[in-house]
Amino acid sequence: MINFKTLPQHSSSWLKGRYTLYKYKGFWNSQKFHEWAFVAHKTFKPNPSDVIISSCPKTGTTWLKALTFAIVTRNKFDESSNPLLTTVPHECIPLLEREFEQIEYNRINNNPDFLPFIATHLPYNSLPESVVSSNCKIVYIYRNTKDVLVSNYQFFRKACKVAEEEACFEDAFDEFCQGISWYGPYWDHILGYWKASLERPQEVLLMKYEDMKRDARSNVKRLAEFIGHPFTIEEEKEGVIEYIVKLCSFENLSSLRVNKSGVHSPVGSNGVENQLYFRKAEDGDWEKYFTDEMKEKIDELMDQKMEGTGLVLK
Ligand code: PAP
Repeated sequence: MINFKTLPQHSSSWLKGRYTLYKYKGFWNSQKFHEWAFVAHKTFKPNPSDVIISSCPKTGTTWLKALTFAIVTRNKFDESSNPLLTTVPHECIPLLEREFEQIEYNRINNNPDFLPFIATHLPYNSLPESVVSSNCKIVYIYRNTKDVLVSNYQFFRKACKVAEEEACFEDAFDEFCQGISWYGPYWDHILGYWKASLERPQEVLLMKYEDMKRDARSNVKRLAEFIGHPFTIEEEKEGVIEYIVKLCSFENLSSLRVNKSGVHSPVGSNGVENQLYFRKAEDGDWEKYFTDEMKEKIDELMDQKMEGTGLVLK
């Protein structure tokens, strides 16, 4: 097992020390999540037909899970029976490192409701070797750094029950710029998948949150094709894509009772209120938080990290 005493560790001052991250194998995470990832890494054996839904936290995971689930189950449920209406998207597609045992249990028992779609926040280089060698398809979502930083700040502040006036945003900003964030450094997370998508375009698809917001329809079509569930011409004519876009929209999902007042309690978790996964979903909310100096600093940092990679990310 991992000896946490020997690892670099960091307790966030803006979270009043209520959350400690450890750096292990190049990325930061809580002790529990590192331990779970360690087990999954050693034992997980995917089927080549599995699809991995990957992301760094706060980049659009909930949305991508909802869309994937809606695409794959579109002929299974009608407008009133879709589980997305009564279940938070995180329960529709489990997280490999946390729900590993449940995934294995469902697989062994041939659970007919179990879909071969598995989510992870693990960086590409920390994926179980079996995922890469089995040529599973991987869909990765990423988002502009500044909105991720704000989303991260608000999520953890609320999850750790620290009032906004007491959670210093400047401290959260400095920490993020040092690479210290859940599954961070953020730039390393993106670059790992970016490089993989260049080397293995048939297996790794990158989707950008802002592009999806601008043009959800064509991105949903692209996603469906990539995961092997393309829309037929009839479906397109019938407006199935538009239906899925609407079903999974922030406006729709965030207005559902389950996502307003439900609690997501996967194995080993104390429970997270579903509403924490749905905040504003705005492109550019960061402008309300960043000073000019902060904007300049993070843009420079990202330019420096992205230099020579071909990826532009602010
Ligand atoms: P997670 O890593 O905890 O699962 P994730 O879903 O990746 O979080 O990111 C949450 C962000 O996606 C939130 O952004 P915000 O803080 O800037 O508001 C959340 O509002 C946004 N989000 C959730 N659902 C949707 C959706 N259906 N469409 C667009 N954005 C969404």
